[in-house]
Amino acid sequence: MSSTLFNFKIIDSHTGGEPTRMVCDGFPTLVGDTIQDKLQYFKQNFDHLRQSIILEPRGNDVLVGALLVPATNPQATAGVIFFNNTGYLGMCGHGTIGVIISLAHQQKITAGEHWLETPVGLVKTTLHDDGSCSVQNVPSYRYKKQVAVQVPELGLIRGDIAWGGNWFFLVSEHGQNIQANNVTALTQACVQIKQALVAANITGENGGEIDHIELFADSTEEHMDSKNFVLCPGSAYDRSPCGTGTSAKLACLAADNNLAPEQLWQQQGVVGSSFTGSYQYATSSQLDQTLAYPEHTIIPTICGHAYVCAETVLIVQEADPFKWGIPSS
Ligand code: PYC
Repeated sequence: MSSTLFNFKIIDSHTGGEPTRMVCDGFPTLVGDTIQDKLQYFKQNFDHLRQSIILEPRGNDVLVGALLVPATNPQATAGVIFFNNTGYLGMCGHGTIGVIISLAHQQKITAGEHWLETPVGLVKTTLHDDGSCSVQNVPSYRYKKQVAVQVPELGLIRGDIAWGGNWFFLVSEHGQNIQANNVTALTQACVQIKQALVAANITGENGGEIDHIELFADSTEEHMDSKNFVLCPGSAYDRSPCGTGTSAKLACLAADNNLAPEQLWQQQGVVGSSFTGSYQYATSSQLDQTLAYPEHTIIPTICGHAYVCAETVLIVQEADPFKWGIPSS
């Protein structure tokens, strides 16, 4: 019998079809005074554990991991570090909803407000009596409007660059059909746009990598304002409408005066699930005073449902040749 190196206690959930794997026990302690320090410690010392938890044969390329860590901010119930098949995410909207529903499943929290600490800031969640969860995200803003990039197989594509807890390139004119039966072509188009952004050295603020590409179209459903397709870092597409992507969209709508504060925005994702979004303009007390923000910086809120689908222990055995996963292609 091979000896066991790790037993990771996990809860799997999905938010609008997009999976979250919350790791609640068995992970080594992350050293650090702040959650950013803990993230660095994770990256430097335990990246093989990220791969073990997310990659096949224990996981898959679509999964987003959510490691619970003790909060360093007393306001927060817990800290959470999000990661996927390729690396780490600043924030994750669908993942935050998954974490809250998973904590409720464990009876660690009940309906009401719960703050979570993420590497890019505190987020306020509200678990509602009907089982839905709202996430008041980090300050979000459009950085640049209608940036043009030449994409070899698509031609000249224009998109907004916006921050919603991750960097997004948001494209409305793309000539693609946003349908669940067209995800291969949509994925290819987004990969090409992403490669073109890198080749043209187009980034978010301070050189931040634009690692999410978001395509928009009108939804055919009457009560939906828009439908999207979001390519995540690691080249899996988001099955949900993407919480940070919807936040970035709200920031663009606010900057263009196309949506009023508190007005609801129904964002549908490519598989048909939806988030309800809204925003308020950020007040100075909600902003990091050491940073400069654009005029139309908002605090977005997204609301959706998640469902728990598994509660189990991942076992990592010493003799297993794939104990650190099969690298993604
Ligand atoms: O919901 O913010 C989100 C998200 C990011 C990557 C996958 N989902």
